[in-house]
Amino acid sequence: MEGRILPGVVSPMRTVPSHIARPPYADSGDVPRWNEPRVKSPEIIERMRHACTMAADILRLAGEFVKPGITTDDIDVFVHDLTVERGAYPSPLNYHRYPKSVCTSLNEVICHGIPDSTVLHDGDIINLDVTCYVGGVHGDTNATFFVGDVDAESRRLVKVTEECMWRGIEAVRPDRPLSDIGRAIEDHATKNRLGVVRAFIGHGIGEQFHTDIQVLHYYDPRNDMIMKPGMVVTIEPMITIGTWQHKMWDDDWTAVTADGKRTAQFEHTVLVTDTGVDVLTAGEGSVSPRRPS
Ligand code: EYF
Ligand code: CO
Ligand code: CO
Repeated sequence: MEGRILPGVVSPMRTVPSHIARPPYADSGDVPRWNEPRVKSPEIIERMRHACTMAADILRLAGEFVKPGITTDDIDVFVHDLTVERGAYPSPLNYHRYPKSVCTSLNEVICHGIPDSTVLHDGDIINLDVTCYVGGVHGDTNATFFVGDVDAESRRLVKVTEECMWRGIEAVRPDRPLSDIGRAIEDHATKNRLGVVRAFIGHGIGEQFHTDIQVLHYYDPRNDMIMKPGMVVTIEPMITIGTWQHKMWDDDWTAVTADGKRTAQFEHTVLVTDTGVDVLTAGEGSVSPRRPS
């Protein structure tokens, strides 16, 4: 099952009502960067927990909305309207000029798929990536969903990808290097004869959607920053059936597998604690509340 996704027609950018607080890039599409403390205060962490819980709830509802016959633009409208109704700004909208409120990555699309007129078909898999900006902070989570009846190989890909994310989360410990996360993810993918995408990585998050912390999903001893209590990062492995190498569509946003084979992704935003990890996007009713048995 290889490579049949083509770009569709992208509808005009949607607006956000003026009573919703906007991140600094919302109007221009330019993203200012500043030095944000890597270790968050308890007060910021509580605000982040709220943004993360909201993102998790919207992701779950968007997943329930997925069915054959709808378009990825329908999913964008659903996520956009729900986010705004709940008093938040959809973080992807105009981030580096990204034109939509959610990323919808179908089959061989690795990440950053732009919602458009593409129709979902029975047997597809689709990743929805939801980020909310509320209370001056971002919360970021994603999951891969089945569209109707999905073949066994794709189901295995999605199951192992979710397990890879949890292996990475379980490797989060204070006073250990970030490379522990990539090692745990890569080991599990390799044991299952699956590939780990290298070009896109997890990130620090807080008042900015992306901070300077980089979380690799494969082992590299140079990813040697030491995890400290109060740090908040995303873990978002992209796992492939075939090659881990990617190519970009001409839109310069959409990353697909180089061989056209399917790929899946899961993401949580996590807090490093004194004893281990607290998954901020795994509240009640989240799509991936714990490691599957
Ligand atoms: C400049 C974007 C910019 N980037 C990252 C911007 O962390 C994310 N998901 O877990 C994430 C989500 C989005 C994102 C949504 C839009 N962008 C995308 C692609 C290229 C690019 O170049
Ligand atoms: Co995300
Ligand atoms: Co992210």
